[in-house]
Amino acid sequence: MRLPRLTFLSALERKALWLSAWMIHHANHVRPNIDGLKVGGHQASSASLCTIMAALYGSVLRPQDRVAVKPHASPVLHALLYIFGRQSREKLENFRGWKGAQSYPSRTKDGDDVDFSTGSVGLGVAQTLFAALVQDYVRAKGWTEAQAGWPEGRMVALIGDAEMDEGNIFEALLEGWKHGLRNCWWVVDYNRQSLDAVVREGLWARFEAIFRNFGWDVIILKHGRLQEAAFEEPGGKRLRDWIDCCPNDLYSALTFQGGAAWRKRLLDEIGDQGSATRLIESRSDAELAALMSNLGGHDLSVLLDAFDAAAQHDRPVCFIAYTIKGFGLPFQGHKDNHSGLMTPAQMDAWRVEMGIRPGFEWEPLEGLNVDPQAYAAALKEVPLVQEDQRRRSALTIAVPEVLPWRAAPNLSTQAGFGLILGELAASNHELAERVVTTAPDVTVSTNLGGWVNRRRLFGREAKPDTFKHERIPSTYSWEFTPKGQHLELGIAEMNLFIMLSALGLSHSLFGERLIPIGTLYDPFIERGLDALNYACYQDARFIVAATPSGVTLAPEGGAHQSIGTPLIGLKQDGLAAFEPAFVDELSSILRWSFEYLQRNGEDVAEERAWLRDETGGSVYLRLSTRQIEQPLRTMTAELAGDIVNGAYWMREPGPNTEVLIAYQGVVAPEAIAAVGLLAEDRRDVGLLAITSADRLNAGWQAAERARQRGNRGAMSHIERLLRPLSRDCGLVTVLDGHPATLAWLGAVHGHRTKALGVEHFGQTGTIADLYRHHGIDTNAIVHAANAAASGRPVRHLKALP
Ligand SMILES: Cc1ncc(C[n+]2csc(CCOP(=O)(O)OP(=O)(O)O)c2C)c(N)n1
Ligand SMILES: [Mg+2]
Repeated sequence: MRLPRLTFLSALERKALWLSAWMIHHANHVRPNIDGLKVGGHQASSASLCTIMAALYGSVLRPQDRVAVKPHASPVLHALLYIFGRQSREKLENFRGWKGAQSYPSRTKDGDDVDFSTGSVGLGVAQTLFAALVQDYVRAKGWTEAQAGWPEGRMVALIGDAEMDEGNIFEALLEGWKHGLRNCWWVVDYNRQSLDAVVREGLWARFEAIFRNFGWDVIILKHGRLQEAAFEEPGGKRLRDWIDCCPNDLYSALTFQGGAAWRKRLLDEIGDQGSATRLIESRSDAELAALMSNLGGHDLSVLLDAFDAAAQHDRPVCFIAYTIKGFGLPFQGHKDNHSGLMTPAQMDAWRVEMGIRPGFEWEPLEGLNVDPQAYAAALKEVPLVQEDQRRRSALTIAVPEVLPWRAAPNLSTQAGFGLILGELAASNHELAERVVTTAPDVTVSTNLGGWVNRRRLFGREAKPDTFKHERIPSTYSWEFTPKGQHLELGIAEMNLFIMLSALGLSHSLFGERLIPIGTLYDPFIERGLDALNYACYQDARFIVAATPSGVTLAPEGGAHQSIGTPLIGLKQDGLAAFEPAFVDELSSILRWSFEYLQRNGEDVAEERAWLRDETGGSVYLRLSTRQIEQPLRTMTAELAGDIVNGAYWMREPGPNTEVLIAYQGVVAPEAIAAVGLLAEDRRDVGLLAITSADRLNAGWQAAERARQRGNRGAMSHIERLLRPLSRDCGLVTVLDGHPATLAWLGAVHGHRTKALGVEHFGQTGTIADLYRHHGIDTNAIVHAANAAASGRPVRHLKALP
């Protein structure tokens, strides 16, 4: 016997509701609680989405579809995957525990079927939109995988209605409209409750207008079939009008209070001693409560009709599905239910109601009134599980031995970046085909222009450059084509990082490797920081080149000059941060990055290499527009290795070295000049070129942990470099950024350290003015060296300002 679709999905819904609530209850009340902290979990938010998720996961979604699940409905996702046999009971029992199912869906910590990590509301939503754009990009390229019959997927977001307050969603909407978004569904769980309270009246109308404005279809699922049938009864119109006019908070309150309260209120307000009264009185309290909570988002038949109809086309669709927060639970509709948990007594009563015997709480069939064999057969036929593995993978793209550029005596790292990409664009290396660049309206000003001239802009429809067509001279060609390799974005750094996150997961989402490179101005990293963090958290792979940076962009004052970004580079997990001074360093770093971001080694519990390089990751390059004299040298493999590991000797110290200058990035000329001055009075002054404080620090931390675990021979790159220095040697660190970035170097072997850098909002001025003002010029470095070192100081110095 075959189970009818609705019977099957309704069993799935019931089970998902039970298991999600039980999973949270178990974590909070059954499992031993060692810390005395509330474990938490969101029973009400989960209950709100059970019907919608049962319909989608049980019937509508296909293996190629990708979903961002509202973070606090994570238990529903875990429950459904458990029912499908794709999540273990052990993980559910350990929900929110060590190595258990994650509080919020996590691509990296949960399994194969979490498509996007969510948690910071709004980000997952936008990520589905950008993933849809990436899917179009990849398919337009006609690569083998796309031709091999892997069907186009739909990118789906399940969204809390208060989540829609997050601005990044609207930034993404505008961008999606510009790029002709397709294959994207957003389902708003319209329970009219946020964390704190009940939301404003009439929000749905704002949403509807906004989405229609951006070219989306909007489908409002307000009433379930029971309600629709009741509206057809005599007196039904009065009921419908009453529901339509009922304020959200009153509807919520009555839902919480239940059948008797509904009866009293409805009789008071629409009772007419006639048909409306009969409509109400013909129902028991329980039937009346069921009728009033029969909203579109809790009616499988309504949902399926809507999803099935929308599946006939590829236009983006927003479904506004009316739901009840806490649907079916004792605190349904209560405004305080967001973090509410059922008490053990409530849970016990509800368990009985759900037909679950004590000790059988995790049993997949418990409490279901279906034929077990037919149910098992229906589970096997769920479209989503027709592929064992939904995640895809892609081959590694080979990287050229060297990345050349047109050398010049004086260059900035930003110009060098443009030159290297320009050469790559002109080459026919396979890597060049896979590079995709993107920028938030700063393509030209971050030196991507040369790349775009050759590789053109991506557009699903070709569009010629009108200026070129009209024969108006212009340095940059602005031509769109499906073959194009640059995705131009509007000025929204959040969008940049979410786009990089989507591009950087293409190998896993769509089975096609991309090498994404995004550019932006360094200070505006902070504008998109949470999106950058989430991109790293879900292990997207990309390069971000931030330029210009620091106070070195001198005439741009105030907070246009970045101070804290080197610290972001240092702390951001999953992101290797570099700040090269010279273009040959940049070339070595970029070459390494192209390989690094394709690596996929296992994240072993204990570090094997001190930098965990085998796991791969993303890369942040902090660049500058200041032209500096380039060194004339041959790049040996050893030097390139040191550059990538984070530091090398520009001037090697000796056993008698009294002071060492360690600089990072664009202040190289000041550090070199300071060493020249110091060398007049002191022997063996050392000069350490730091290309990555981040990697030096990570290696140092990892090696120390390894030693404490008993691996006594573990030694990191920076420990090895500083080892020859005597205990009395002073250390001066300097960079155009916060001094804390390098100040820790003194702790490596206990050297007295003076850390120079920028701490205050910048002024306008020349580079010399600003370096003097912030104490990172040659004079300040020499002063600091005198203070750090023992022995004879350099005399005839200028006083500090
Ligand atoms: C960026 C961000 N800010 C705040 C939170 C905390 N938070 C989690 S859920 C939530 C309310 C969500 O309400 P809604 O989107 O309506 O979801 P519901 O639980 O009602 O389904 C808040 C404020 C968060 N997770 N992320
Ligand atoms: Mg809500």
